[in-house]
Amino acid sequence: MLSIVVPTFREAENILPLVQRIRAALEPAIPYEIVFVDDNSRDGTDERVRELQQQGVPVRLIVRTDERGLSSAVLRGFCEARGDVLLCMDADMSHPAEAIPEMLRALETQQADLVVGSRYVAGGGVEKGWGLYRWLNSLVALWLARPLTSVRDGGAGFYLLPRRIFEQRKDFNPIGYKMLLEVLVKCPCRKVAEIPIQFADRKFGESKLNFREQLLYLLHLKRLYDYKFGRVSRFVQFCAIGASGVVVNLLVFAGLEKMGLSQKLAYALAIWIAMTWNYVPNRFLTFDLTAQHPILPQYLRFVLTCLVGAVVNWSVTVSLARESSWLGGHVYWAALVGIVCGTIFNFLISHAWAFRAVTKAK
Ligand SMILES: Nc1nc2c(ncn2[C@@H]2O[C@H](COP(=O)(O)OP(=O)(O)OP(=O)(O)O)[C@@H](O)[C@H]2O)c(=O)[nH]1
Ligand SMILES: [Mg+2]
Repeated sequence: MLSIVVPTFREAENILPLVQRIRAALEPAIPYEIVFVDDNSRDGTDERVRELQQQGVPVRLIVRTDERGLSSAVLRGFCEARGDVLLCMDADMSHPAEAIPEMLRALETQQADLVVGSRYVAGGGVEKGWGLYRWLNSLVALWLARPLTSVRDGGAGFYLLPRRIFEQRKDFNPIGYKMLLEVLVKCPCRKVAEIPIQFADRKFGESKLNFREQLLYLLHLKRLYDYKFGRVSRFVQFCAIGASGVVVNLLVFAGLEKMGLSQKLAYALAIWIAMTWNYVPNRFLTFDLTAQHPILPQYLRFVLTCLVGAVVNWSVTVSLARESSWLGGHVYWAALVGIVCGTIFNFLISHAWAFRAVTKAK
């Protein structure tokens, strides 16, 4: 049986036309159930579903009152679904139900672990009239997900997979609205088929894709990068934060000097402020698993790590500039090597000691 999971939030007007379209596409050949997962919309969604149940249509409604979010709603639906194939689609009829039989066929004939209804393969597309902002949004979102998957439409909300693949998921923790990426990264989807679809714009109701969801998407991507690339991903974040710290260091130095502080004191303060600046995003982003830990001891460990890192940087730079025959005299190259060594040192000690619970918690 096919379980169609539909996350809904204020989609009452779409329930009946959507179900009608699904029935027309599947009945009588394909046995199915539809599972709506609604986040307490209180807009009449429940009445529409009850109406359908009374007509004998295999629909169910799960109402969540304690949680909100698209991905977690889909996850709940997948967990409660009874079918051996799980399908996810939006309620707003953006996804053509008519493509479902072909997606099911692809599962069989291509022996796929996952089938995506794709906008971005030959024959697929989106409705005309997408403005520049929407296009850019979609393309940037896809581009950011590229390192995670080679699937052309990794941001799709229309896909199906066998239950046995879903049941092999590891460390599932989706946030935001791109559940498919979580599936691609954390389920054993070795073979993925993409079926072209024409994506239609919604006719009723309003979009739930707001700025908060976009921020959550970035956070979701960060988590998936950490999951897939481990320490390399955290190192990149550490370096990016470190680079911003360099800018802060220089700006604060210039500002304090202008205020009349002595050069030595101004630089010492600038270093301290830059270290504190770096500490905050490292606590909540790079090493986010330790964000609950007591702040003061962790902060002091980080400051100490940075100070020792600075000594490493300084020693490497000075000894290279003085002694190395190939760098001798080229003090800026020596400084660059010193910075790289200091950064790697800082990262390794931060990972293993300053934010050490990260490794333990994992
Ligand atoms: N349960 C639940 N469903 C949600 C939530 N947010 C969005 N949805 C549903 O997820 C599907 C996709 O949301 P949309 O608002 O259509 O997002 P979109 O397709 O990116 O935006 P549109 O351009 O308006 O189509 C719809 O069926 C929504 O009702 C949520 O917080 N909880
Ligand atoms: Mg939509």
